[in-house]
Amino acid sequence: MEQAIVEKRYLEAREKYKEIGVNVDEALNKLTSFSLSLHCWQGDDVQGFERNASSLSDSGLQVTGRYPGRARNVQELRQDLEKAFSLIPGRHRLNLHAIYGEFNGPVERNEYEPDHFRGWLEWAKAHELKLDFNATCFAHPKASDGLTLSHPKKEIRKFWIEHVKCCRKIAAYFGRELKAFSIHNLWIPDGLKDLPSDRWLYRHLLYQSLEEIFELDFSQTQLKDSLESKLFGIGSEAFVVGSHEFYLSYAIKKGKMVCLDLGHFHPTELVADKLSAILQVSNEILLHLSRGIRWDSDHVVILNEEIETLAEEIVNLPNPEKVHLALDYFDASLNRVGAWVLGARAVLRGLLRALLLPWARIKEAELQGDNLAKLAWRQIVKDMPVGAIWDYYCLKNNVPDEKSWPQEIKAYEASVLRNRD
Ligand code: RNT
Ligand code: ZN
Repeated sequence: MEQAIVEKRYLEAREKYKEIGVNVDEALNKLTSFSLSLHCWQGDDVQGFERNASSLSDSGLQVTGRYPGRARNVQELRQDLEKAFSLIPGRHRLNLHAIYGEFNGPVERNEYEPDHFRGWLEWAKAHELKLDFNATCFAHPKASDGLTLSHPKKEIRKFWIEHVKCCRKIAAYFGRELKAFSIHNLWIPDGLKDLPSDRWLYRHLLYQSLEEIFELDFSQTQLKDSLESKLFGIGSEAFVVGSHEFYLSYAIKKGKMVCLDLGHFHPTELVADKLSAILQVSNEILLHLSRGIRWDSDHVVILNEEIETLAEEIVNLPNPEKVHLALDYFDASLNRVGAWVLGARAVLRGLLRALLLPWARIKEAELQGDNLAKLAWRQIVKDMPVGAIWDYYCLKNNVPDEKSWPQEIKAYEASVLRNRD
């Protein structure tokens, strides 16, 4: 869209918001302070760069689809990420999984070192990005029975404990070098397909493994630890060792944070509702922004009611910066670069929408017991021109407006992605 049109629509929209008591410039200022951590694994269907990786599905993760153009190496993945970042307004982060190191030959997971990630660090510095990190406790022969840190065999547990220890060191190295904390998130696939006979044992083993992993303390300015629960997975339908209650209790006791993945709860359970509950006690929370559909917890994020409600909760917290936002989905049935952009823009649009709600009026109505007005305000805002504000925000951030970015993805597909197969 032409710049002059975007600006004209913005000015008109700003007036309309003023009429309902909303300060648009303040909202846009706040929006700038949110950063999203983009997950590298959407770019190549969670394959990573180990030569002999084994099947993802052993750990209950599934990537379906055969869309052409998957990134096949680190150069292609970086090129795709650069494209995606260029279409997302604001300053964001990159979230790496351990299997994305530059290994130059076989390296076991319990031998991963910061040096394998020096290339990413330099790339992040060049693009002014902060980095987050994840241990990869799946797609490996030692995880083929779906158990890692809670495995009844000591030597298997030891291997994964060593891996996670290496990963925390790598995250701390990022934090030190970039002078900004790096979040290390731990998700493990551990669970059982059918009736467990000793739930206590597995959870006890996981507890002990975590104790060993966290023996080494790092400054929170370098490394923040988070623990991600799940409700069920394919192959862990009957029992998941790292359940929400398990990690929540552990995190509170140890001063760690939990990671709430939107796809890891019961379908009618709202993660949005959990923030103000957990943050009364816990200091911070990591969110995995995802979209669950039936058995799959990892569909591409779109701007739906769940994201809207979540964004409303976040912007209304006294300290929204205590909620760290990370994307987490994998879909191989559509343009993968576009999937990053779509999800990231959906979350930012959700936040903008939430920042532009006439909270003063809504809250006043609620406190006065005017329940009708409270609901009516929410209906009124459905007609407000939030899109005009968003397009202006994109313009100011030198990224295409909402109708234009998909064309850029198409052009990138034609000139770059289609040459890969
Ligand atoms: C799996 C978890 C986890 C993974 C990534 C790849 O159910 O959501 O966060 O998606 O580690
Ligand atoms: Zn997740």
